[in-house]
Amino acid sequence: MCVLCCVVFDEKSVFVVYFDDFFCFISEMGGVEGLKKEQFGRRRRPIDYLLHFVHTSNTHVNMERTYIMIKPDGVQRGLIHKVIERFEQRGFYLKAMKMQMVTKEHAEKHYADLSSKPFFAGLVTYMCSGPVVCMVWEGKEVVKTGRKIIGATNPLASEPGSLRGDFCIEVGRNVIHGSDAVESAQHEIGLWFPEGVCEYEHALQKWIYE
Ligand code: IDP
Ligand code: MG
Repeated sequence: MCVLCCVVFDEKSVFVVYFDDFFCFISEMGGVEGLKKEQFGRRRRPIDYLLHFVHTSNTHVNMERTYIMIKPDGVQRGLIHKVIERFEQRGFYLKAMKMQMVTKEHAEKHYADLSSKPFFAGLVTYMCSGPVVCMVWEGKEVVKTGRKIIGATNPLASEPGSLRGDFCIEVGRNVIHGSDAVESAQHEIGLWFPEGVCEYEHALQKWIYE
């Protein structure tokens, strides 16, 4: 089944949205749709495309999503609430969360770009050593800002006040993962949340964004 509809918010936001069972396309007519079109690429259900589109279009804020994961050491050390607190208090929206064990294959897929590194095998073992908490956070420039909240890869080079700067010492036990670019975030969200995320309108939107 194919559906074609026209969504009009105001004179700056008129979009033609076309979707079928697998894909969603958004026209080039509006001002902020370029980024949005990219963000829709890996989503599953057509209704999700439309809901996300409606929820994020009415503010003209270029909402991004990032994949944040509390690694096995972060879970075991009781730091789940600290991570959620930092993102939540900043004003970012939690769109998906789950706890799971990670298979070797899945860890290798997630860190595929590091497969040639000497620490790769140890990294995969570490990621499979206990449950992780997987999350999707949404907000304006959340990818770049999320990396600042997390801190540098090597915790000893992380600023105090960042999660790694406050809670760890070793690069091989750095408690948290965060996507490093909008494109990798899209890929990682698709990898960890193939079921999709929770689409809802945040009640505080107008108090966080002007
Ligand atoms: P990032 O997590 O800050 O994005 P990446 O370079 O993508 O850093 O590396 C992914 C993960 O691999 C790191 O978070 C860390 O757990 C691990 N890692 C990176 N470099 C080393 C290393 O030199 N020794 C051991 N583990 C490392
Ligand atoms: Mg990385």
